[in-house]
Amino acid sequence: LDKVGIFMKVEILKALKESPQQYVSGQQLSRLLGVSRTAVWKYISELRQEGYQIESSSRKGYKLITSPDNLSAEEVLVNLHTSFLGKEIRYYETVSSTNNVAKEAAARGCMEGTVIIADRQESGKGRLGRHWVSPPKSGIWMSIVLRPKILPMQAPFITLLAAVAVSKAIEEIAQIKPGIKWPNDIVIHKKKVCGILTEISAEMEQVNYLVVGIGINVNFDISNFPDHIRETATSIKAETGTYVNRVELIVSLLEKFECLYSKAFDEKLRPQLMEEYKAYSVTLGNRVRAVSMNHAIEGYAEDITNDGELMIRTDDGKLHKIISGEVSVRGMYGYV
Ligand code: BTX
Repeated sequence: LDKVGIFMKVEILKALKESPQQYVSGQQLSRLLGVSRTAVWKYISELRQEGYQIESSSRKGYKLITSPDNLSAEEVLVNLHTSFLGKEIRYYETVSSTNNVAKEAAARGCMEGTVIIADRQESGKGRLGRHWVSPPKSGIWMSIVLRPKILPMQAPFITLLAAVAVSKAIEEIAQIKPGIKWPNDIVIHKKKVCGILTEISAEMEQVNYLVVGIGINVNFDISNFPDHIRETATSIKAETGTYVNRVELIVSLLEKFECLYSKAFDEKLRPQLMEEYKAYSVTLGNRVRAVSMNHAIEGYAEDITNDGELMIRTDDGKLHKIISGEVSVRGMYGYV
């Protein structure tokens, strides 16, 4: 990973973006970065290869014409305003699964807040060994490494906050309000647009690291979905009719997640965070069926506790607490 190169390119892009449609001289850039003009030229040609259209004039310098729609670490970093989340971004064109890459990085001691992004996953993972469809150019496949000082049993709460962050980001960037199907499917018009898979490395009393894997269907056309999910899955573009810039969505998501995560460990703020979660819930107030290891219950989704558990009232009047598992909501994904 060429950290220096990424840093230099981010600084060049910042300088060019500060003077939109104007030339910035090679000398100015070389002074700003403390490197030779030849080195500046080398970074500029790398940026061009990554899809930036940069005009150059031997007298006037460099001018940014357009940025690519490609995902890249530079493009996210230039726009990101966070204090720790995404300060290190590792971008890959193709990986097996960003969660696997993130787990390896975490095990090797990477910084908290490191983010792995890929344009495409060859074996994207869902929960319980399921497969996550992750084709190129149209989705966000991303994993975040966190090292919270919490007990392993508190980890699901962080996943709920990630779901809130995704929902807020979609609402801000795509101007459509998604819903959260408990615990952490994000849906638009009752179809799944995002899934979250959190993996944990822990001992009994402490979490070593969490990897929060987020998959968002951004610009897919419905016809691109494989048959087996065409009825239940959707993309932001399919629902809004407009193309969404993935970099903007990633930036918004990371900023929102950092803000929520920084409040997550203050017990006093929990009720407020859960209210934010509940405001997006499409599970609450509906008839649901929860299936766990070996039994199923059906009833009315009455509440979600401040620890994120789902409270279901069965027809005999009893209240059941669901900690994890699969919950179908009537009217969604074919449950009638
Ligand atoms: P899940 O188990 O809730 O959902 C998986 C199920 O969803 C599949 O069995 C299939 O029916 C359906 N599905 C598969 N692909 C898609 C898709 N693209 N859109 C909608 N529905 C789909 C949810 O698991 C957790 C998914 C996390 C994915 C991210 S991507 C970045 C990170 N890396 C990685 O390998 N996984 C996570």
